[in-house]
Amino acid sequence: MTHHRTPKETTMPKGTITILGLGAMGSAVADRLRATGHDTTVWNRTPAKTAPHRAAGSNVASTVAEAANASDLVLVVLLDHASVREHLEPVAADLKHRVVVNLTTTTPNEARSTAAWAAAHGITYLDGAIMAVPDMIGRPGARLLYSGDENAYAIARPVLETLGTAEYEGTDAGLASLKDMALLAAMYQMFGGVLHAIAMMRTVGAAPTDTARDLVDWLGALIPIAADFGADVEKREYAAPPGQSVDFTRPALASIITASREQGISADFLEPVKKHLDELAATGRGGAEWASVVEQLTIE
Ligand code: FVH
Repeated sequence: MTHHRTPKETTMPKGTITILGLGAMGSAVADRLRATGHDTTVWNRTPAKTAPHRAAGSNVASTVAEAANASDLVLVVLLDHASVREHLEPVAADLKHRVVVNLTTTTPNEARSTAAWAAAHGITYLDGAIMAVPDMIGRPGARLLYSGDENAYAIARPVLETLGTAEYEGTDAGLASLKDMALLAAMYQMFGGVLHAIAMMRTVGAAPTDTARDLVDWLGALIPIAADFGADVEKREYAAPPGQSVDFTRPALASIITASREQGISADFLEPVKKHLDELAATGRGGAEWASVVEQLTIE
């Protein structure tokens, strides 16, 4: 659930903004901050990547400690949780009383762990998740999720809003990451299906670009059904509309699996869905809407 809270503090951090990490995303963030008139200080493990940023006007720090001490607001855009902790832990004292916004992709529990570590060191910590690719930063469609210290969000918000739409998910530092992971889970499953369809059609010489066009139309028309699934799961009411029951869907899926194999295409992406539907049918829930499969997903 997204919480839109009233900021307690709206004072913009003074001076430069530090960006740790100048990969594709960190560079896009630094570029955008410069383009919107911010003074920036950058650091990267591989110093060569700082050259274009120096040329474009950023200050370059040669150590993480120097970068941390340069700014009240430190944005972290490293590879993963391990690289974040590896570089932040030695400079905890330098980060004390500063606002750290970690835009690196981590799991919810990793985000919570970093938030607890930061709190123990007097660091004001906000966790972020970027729902955008580097080219989208600062453009319409870029969406960034945040969770953790409310005051950190309030302070950093004017800067964060230059990167894309900013959404505050709540004080639990893991919430932004959790939503990121949930949306990505849906994305990977959907694109797995896209690639499965392309593989099937390629067996008869269909151009992948043609199949892709069909898929854009087909999936685009169907995706609004997600809202109906959401409403049904919320109520836990699974009365099946025509063509949506487990008993209807199981043989349909079995045929798709058979057809895939007959074309020499693995059904590995499809089998787990069929397995869950089989379990529902075996436990007397074949007449229910197939979205009730969601109840099978909780691991006891
Ligand atoms: N790129 C994207 O489309 C996605 C969109 C959604 C969010 N992600 C996440 O953003 C984080 C950074 O991603 P990135 O695209 O900048 O990734 P790279 O271009 O591979 O750059 C990685 C930077 O991290 C540095 N790095 C890696 N390991 C270490 C380490 N052990 N110690 C210090 N720095 C490290 C790397 O430095 P270098 O290789 O240049 O020395 C880059 O600065 C990421 O969490 C995505 O999941 C992006």
